[in-house]
Amino acid sequence: MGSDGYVPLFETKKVKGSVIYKLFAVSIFVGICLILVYRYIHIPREGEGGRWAWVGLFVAELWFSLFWVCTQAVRWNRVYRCTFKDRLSQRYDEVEFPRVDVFVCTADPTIEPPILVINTVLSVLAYDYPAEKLSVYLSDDAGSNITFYALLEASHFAKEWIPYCKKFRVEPRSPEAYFLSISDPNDVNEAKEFEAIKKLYEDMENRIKRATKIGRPTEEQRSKHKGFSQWDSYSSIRDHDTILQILIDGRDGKARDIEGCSLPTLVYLAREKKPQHPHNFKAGAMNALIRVSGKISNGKIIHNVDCDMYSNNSKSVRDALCFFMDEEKGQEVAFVQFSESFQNVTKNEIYGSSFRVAIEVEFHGMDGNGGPQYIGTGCFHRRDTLCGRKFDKECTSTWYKENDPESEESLHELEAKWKVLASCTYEENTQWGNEIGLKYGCSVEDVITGLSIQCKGWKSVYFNPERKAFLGLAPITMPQTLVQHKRWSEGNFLILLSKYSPAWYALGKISFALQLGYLKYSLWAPSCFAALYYCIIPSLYLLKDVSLFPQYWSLWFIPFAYVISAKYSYSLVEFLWSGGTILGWWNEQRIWLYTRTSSYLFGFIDAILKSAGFNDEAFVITAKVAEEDVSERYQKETLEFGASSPMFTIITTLAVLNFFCFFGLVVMKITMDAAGVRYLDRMALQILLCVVMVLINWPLYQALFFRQDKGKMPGSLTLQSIGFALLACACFVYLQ
Ligand SMILES: *[C@@H]1O[C@H](CO)[C@@H](O)[C@H](O)[C@H]1NC(C)=O
Ligand SMILES: CC(=O)N[C@H]1CO[C@H](CO)[C@@H](O)[C@@H]1O
Repeated sequence: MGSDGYVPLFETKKVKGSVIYKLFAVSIFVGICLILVYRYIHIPREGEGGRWAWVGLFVAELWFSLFWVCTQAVRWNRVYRCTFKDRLSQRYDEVEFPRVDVFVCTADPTIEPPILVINTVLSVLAYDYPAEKLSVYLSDDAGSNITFYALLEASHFAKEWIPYCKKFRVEPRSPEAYFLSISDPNDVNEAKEFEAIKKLYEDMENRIKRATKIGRPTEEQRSKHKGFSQWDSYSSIRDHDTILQILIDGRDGKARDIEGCSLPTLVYLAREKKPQHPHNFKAGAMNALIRVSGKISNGKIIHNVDCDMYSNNSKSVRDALCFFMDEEKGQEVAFVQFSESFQNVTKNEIYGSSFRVAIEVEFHGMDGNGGPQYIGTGCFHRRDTLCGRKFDKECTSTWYKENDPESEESLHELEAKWKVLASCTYEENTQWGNEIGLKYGCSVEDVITGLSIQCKGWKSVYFNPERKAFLGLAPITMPQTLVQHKRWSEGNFLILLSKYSPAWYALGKISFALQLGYLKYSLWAPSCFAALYYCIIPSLYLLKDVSLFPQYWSLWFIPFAYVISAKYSYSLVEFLWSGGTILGWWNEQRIWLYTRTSSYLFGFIDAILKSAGFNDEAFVITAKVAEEDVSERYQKETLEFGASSPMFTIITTLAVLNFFCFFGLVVMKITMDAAGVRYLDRMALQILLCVVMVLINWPLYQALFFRQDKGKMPGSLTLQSIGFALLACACFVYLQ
């Protein structure tokens, strides 16, 4: 407690043992410098073999060094936060709490099935928060009447589900996750109610799944709600009017659940779409929601979650409020980003999709430098910062004096009036998508929006509680994984090239370390070249017997050995510390290789094309459902390839190429027995690199040559990769 009696609502702890870490990092830095010195002073003279290969390695190593410096920026100043929700409830009466508007975005009923969406909706609708102050908005960019139907069902179910959750303190409050996590309760009364609510849920689930299967709700279902009439003029996903329906109007506390308690507001919105108007993907949907919700509930806090990410903790809103409502430090907080976790990762995470190290380490580092990025889900914003407000020390927030959006008109008239806000022409000649709301023109609209908020003087906060607050679905096939990485690398690289570049625009507006942190992500895409170079050229030069690394007995070998072993042991320790397994780490290295050599390359090319004005944007959503056999292989941790893809051509060719180089090496060593040992000495690091490449690609060789299931590499790719690899080796050996 401070001298004036102030007790903070949250606490920030610096990470322990950081001095040791910093010394260690400095030692690696010295090693890296020595490597660069070695490269520089040993450049082969004109005419000597491998001169250009050497220069190329020098450039690649310079790049890796730069990247390494950026990765230090997100490790140097880590902070960890904790909240005191009990103090919050002691200090503030619930009537003083701000209104909170929750946005859930969905875009495609086949990729994101309605039953998944409403589970997320129900989990946030059942937040432990005063109902009159909570509103949930579902933005359905497909304008699907099945999703609408599902939400309608959910609005009925909520009347039983919310009181049940309160009565038995249910956690988590996504019904599906709850029923999966719990066995029958012991108490007789509770068991009875449990069975009843479970039956209710299952009946609803069946109705929704049936409607999903036949592609529309039945005549009878449609006749039960007049809202379906809004589909009369609907022609397609890309061509329809605004559909706005307030399914539960909880604003005046009159909507009641079966126990007679008030219910939160629930709104369905499908903004207008016309083929001739760009709709700007998720950013466009969010902006329409910001405007419409501004009329309906106008919550001071906006909270958004992806439709596949349910709330695993009903008290998360209160956690977020601890940051915003802290009297001393809350003023400068623009948004609170919660950590994102995944319900669906297997033990050894074959697709590296748990982002363990980013979640447990790197975001904490960003936080220490001024605040994490906004990652588009599991985030709480102040409404006015999303609308472009600059930070101003003098301006204090009053959370509870809100201008009530009051009106005498009937709900139906209001809905009709507010539809205009979601029309496609509304934003013409306005600053929406530019100065106001989420920014357009970038496939990671969230990151660029968060950055511009930070550039206006605001801070953000990263909150990563032990019990994870939001659980999403991770990709479960290789194509999904690579496409997701392509989108991220491309989007982050586009930010670097955009007006809001973390390198130029942010200069002087945010801390230098935070700039470096953003750069770490922005530089993903161009990293592909260094990675490709490193896994092709040294291996090829094995065939020519040209050494590109210091010899085993040379003193220069030491910095190489030190940097490699220190960096990788540290990365392993960090991974294990974040809760991973050794095999998981190894798998992550494989994904590191595949994403850098394929996704990032395509991301780079597309970003360049887009910024030159060539390519139209397409927002690819990653699928959330899987066929049964795909699921089965995923559970067994077998890599899933299946379809053909240009990205696969690259990774398979690289794998086969390295195999040939390795094979060429073994043959050479056997035939030149006497020289073999000397050869090994001279080429130690190069051979190591090649051997690691072969080992890490092992599952890929199986998918290419041995597996018979549907998830193996298509046969055409096997031939292609062998062809390309042979061609590359032959050209290299004979032409040069
Ligand atoms: C989700 O919440 C439950 C409690 O309802 C908890 O046991 C579980 O550990 C949480 N999940 C994660 C990943 O933290
Ligand atoms: C571990 C886990 O949650 N596995 C689930 C992942 O998702 C598939 C469907 O996509 C389920 O079948 C698994 O049970």
